Amino acid sequence: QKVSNIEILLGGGSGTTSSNFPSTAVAGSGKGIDIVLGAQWGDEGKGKLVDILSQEYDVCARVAGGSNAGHTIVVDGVKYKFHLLPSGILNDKALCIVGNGVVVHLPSFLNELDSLGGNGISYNGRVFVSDRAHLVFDFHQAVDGKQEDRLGRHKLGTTKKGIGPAYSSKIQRNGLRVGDLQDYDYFERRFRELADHHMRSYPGLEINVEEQLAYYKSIAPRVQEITIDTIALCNQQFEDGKKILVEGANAAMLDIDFGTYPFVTSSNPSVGSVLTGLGVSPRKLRGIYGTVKAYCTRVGQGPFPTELPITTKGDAGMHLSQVGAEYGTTTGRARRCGWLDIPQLKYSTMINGYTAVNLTKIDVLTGLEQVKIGKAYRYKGKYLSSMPASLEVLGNVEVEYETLPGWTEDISQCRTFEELPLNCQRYILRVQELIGVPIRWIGVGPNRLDVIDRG
Ligand code: 2SA
Ligand code: GDP
Ligand code: MG
Repeated sequence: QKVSNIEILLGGGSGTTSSNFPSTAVAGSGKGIDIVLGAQWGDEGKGKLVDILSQEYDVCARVAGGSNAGHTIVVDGVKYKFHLLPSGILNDKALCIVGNGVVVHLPSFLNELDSLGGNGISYNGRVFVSDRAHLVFDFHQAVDGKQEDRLGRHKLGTTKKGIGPAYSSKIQRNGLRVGDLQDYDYFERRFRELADHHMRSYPGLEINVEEQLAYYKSIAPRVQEITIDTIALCNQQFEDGKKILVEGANAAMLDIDFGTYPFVTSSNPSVGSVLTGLGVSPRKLRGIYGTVKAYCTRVGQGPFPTELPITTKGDAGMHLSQVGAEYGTTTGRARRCGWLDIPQLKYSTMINGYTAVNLTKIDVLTGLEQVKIGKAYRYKGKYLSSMPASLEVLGNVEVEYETLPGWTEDISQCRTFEELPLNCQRYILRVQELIGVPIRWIGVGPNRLDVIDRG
């Protein structure tokens, strides 16, 4: 049986054959900002695609989140982990921008820059941070930990990188911004007020204000060198016909508005953050690439309808966890694992409007006798037609699965769709049909070159 037949067959019904992939999907001619977003609960492999694509772009930007994000890239066997820097940093011609929507812990950011230098990657003159980006202080991180401790068994499972507390300061309008370091007296006054506010709110929280101020005074010149109006820069780059790529951090189901609140992060990792976190008009957006792991993972607490128990060697949950090396890039925590969740993906597709999908880690499914796809949610016997806001409902849905045969062949060297085993092709085409978005990239291993591009 030829799989090309299956493709034609599916294409007839769903309009998702390779022949109608968007022809200008990647850095093509004409202007447009392209975006790589996480379509599930994060760690789908966004960083790897951004690294690959960034070779064709002039600018690579982060727009939301902070050092909670962790993007791992493997090039020639060398593993790079980025938290605040856009993964496009490995393209030595790309300008890297940390947009106004990001919250920046400067000590971590400077460390990340220093480690680049240690690896022989030059970044001078091509890394810029928005003067409007808010700062994460050490005390925000301490408060993150205290809040988690207070919640006890109801904790959210945050990364304790101070993300929620820093965005709280921003929204409360007593936060400090990167640009404030350009006027040290102003910075000092606002810092003292913010530190006082936190010490009053969290009895027992100790902040060595003088030490912190001395630190920020010492780094201010270095920070000023890379602080700019990124809104003006990005828009000018766009007008000049430069190609701009946005690297999403976290993912749709962790979105403060659309995710499984309160088990979410404190930003909008969905497409809206490109507008608010970079200062560009929606009319400038072009390709929206949803990154979908071929199964599903989640780190931190909260409902996960297709979650598998990770119990004994040989069970599917253990297979995904171990073969997929599912451990947090930032915290090292074990990620929870489960089957692909179509209702969740349809929801995230509806919100973000993906123009193409980057399906990653399909190689991790190799060796499983059967592969399942969560196709529909039922609650109290009735099918759900939308993603429930209620965690009580989402936490108790019954998932209806479709089971497909697995494959055993090593696919890590496959570079065309046709080289993949038939059952693997079937799985991919079925996922494509169910989501209704063309699958353009297929990840077959962690290395930069381990990808099939169907574009
Ligand atoms: P936070 O720290 O306030 O943003 O945590 C709130 C929730 O968001 C989840 N979250 C993440 N989920 C997946 N990956 C993330 N980045 C790291 C990685 C995570 C790690 O790349 O592996 O190393 O543990 C990330 N960051 C935040 C978090 O688990 C909470 O559920
Ligand atoms: P991100 O946060 O979405 O950028 O993803 P992470 O970097 O946190 O986690 C994805 C992990 O999967 C990283 O360790 C990547 O090196 C790895 N990875 C990415 N794509 C593939 C793939 O196609 N196959 C395999 N086996 N690993 C991959
Ligand atoms: Mg990650």
